[in-house]
Parts: sequence; C-alpha cells; structure tokens
Amino acid sequence: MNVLILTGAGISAESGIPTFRDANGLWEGYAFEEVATPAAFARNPALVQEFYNQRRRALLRPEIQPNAAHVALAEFEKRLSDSEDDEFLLVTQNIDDLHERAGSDNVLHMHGELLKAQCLETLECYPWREDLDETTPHPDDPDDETRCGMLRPHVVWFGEIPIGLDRIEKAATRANVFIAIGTSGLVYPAAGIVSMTPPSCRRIEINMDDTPASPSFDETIRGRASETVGRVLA
Ligand code: BJW
Repeated sequence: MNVLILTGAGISAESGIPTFRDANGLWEGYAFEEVATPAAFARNPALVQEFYNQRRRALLRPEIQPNAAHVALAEFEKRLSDSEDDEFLLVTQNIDDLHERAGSDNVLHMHGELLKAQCLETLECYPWREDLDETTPHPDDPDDETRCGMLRPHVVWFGEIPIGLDRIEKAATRANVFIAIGTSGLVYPAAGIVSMTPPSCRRIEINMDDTPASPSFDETIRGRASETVGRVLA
C-alpha cells in the first residue's frame, strides 16, 4: 500500500499553534499574507524576522506538544514500515516540528521549517532555535559582524517554489490512499496534490469544515483531527 498524507495548520491547532485563516488571522494588525512574502522581507526585514521570532519562541514553549493526531500518524507509519511493500510519505505544510516530535520519520516540509535558518547567499540551511534579526552573525563566521543580516527563516513565502515538489508528485501518482488533514485547500500547489492522485486512489479529507477542495475527495470526515485521525488510520 502506498500512503500519502498531507497535513496543514488544523492538525497543530489543538497543540496550541494558531491556524492562518481563522476568524482573526492577524498578527499585530498585519494579515499574514503581508508578512509572508519576499517583497515584505525586502521592504521591512525587521518586521518579518520578528513575526517568525515570535512564532519560533511560541513553538518552543514547553506546553506546545504533539497531539493525538500527530501521534496516530507516527504510529501508523511504524506499523507500515514492518512491510517492505508499503510506502509512506507525510507531506506537511506546517513549519512546526510536531510530527518529528511525535516520532514520524518520513516527513517532507513543503513550506519549510521554523527551526532552521537559511543563508541568503549560499542558500545553506542551519538548525536554528534563537531569534533572528539584521545583526545575527552568520553561523559559519560567528565573529564577523560584517556578514550580518544574511540569514532568513527557512520558510516558503508566497511566490516562492515549495520544497520537494518532484518527490510529492511521484508519491501522489503512486498513491493508493491519500489523506489530507486540517488544511483549507486554498494554497497551491499543496491544494492541487489531490488531483495528482490516480482514479484508483482512495482520497480522504479530514477537516472541521468543508473546503473548496472537498469535492475532489471520495470521503470527507468532519471533526477535530485529534479525534478523527486515529480512528481513520486504525
Ligand atoms: C482543523 C482543526 C482541527 C482547524 N482538526 N481541522 C491564484 C490562484 C492560484 C494560486 C495562486 C494565485 N495567486 C497566487 C497563487 C500562488 C500562491 C497561492 O496559492 N495563493 C493562494 C492564497 C491564492 N502559492 C504560492 O505562492 C506558492 N508558490 C507557488 O505557487 O510557486 C509557483 C510554482 C509552484 C509550483 C511549480 C512552479 C511554480 C507558495 C505558497 C507558500 C505558502 N506559505 C505559507 C507560509 C509558510 C511559512 C509560515 O508558516 O509563515 O504556508 S502561507 C500559509 O498557508 C502557510 C500554510 O502552510 C499554508 C496553508 O494553510 P493551511 O495549512 O491550509 O492552514 P489554514 O489556516 O488555511 O487552514 C486550516 C484548516 O484546518 C481549516 O480548513 C480549518 O477548518 C481546519 N482545522 N482546526 C481538523 N482541530
């Protein structure tokens, strides 16, 4: 069995990480679309860095932990890995590390990772848990203050190409089962993955509400991810 999972902000909502498009999707008065673009970073890097600094600090708070849905996915992957014939890929749009903390191994972060920083010059990525700003020294050259401002959060902004698209397309075209969990189906190309799966694939959407992508699925399961994912994967 080839299983492809796509997760979005809804799976981490019950762990205390806010979704993007809820009733008040504002940060300090800014719509997140205003701070999640390369143009915003070019215009006001300090503002954009602070947006991600706050989210990084929040992610590292001890009370933010994987929930039952993250755990159910990790346990399902372990069960599948007992058979050599099975393939499993967990594609997440989330930049948190809750899937890894729950024990998932085969995770592809198509929109990047909050706990990594990227050098603007070399595009090299580094594990990163601290605040970033224009004065952050480069990790390869920590004493050289002249190289300040060369690091950005390792995230995919609007207009940038998501990570791992070839691998995602390959997994989608081979999938027997595709499950999208807690994603609004509004942001492309993630929202188009369901249409890459073959007609024989069983497509399941798990969400609290209907989404624009719902008609593309064979089954739509309504409810909280923490209560539904384990049941679907049992
Ligand atoms: C629960 C729950 C619970 C709540 N249980 N469920 C016009 C038409 C089509 C496309 C475009 C267009 N104009 C521009 C574009 C392209 C653009 C795009 O899609 N824009 C749309 C908004 C219109 N896309 C891009 O720019 C992408 N790049 C691109 O297209 O490159 C060109 C290219 C691609 C491919 C080949 C060649 C060229 C890049 C997109 C990058 C998105 N980046 C962000 C920010 C990442 C960093 C950060 O986190 O700050 O990614 S935006 C933001 O949205 C974030 C998320 O990953 C992404 C998706 O959001 P998600 O996860 O779906 O969250 P929500 O909040 O929207 O929904 C939560 C859902 O959970 C809801 O449905 C709830 O009901 C549910 N839920 N609690 C279960 N407990």
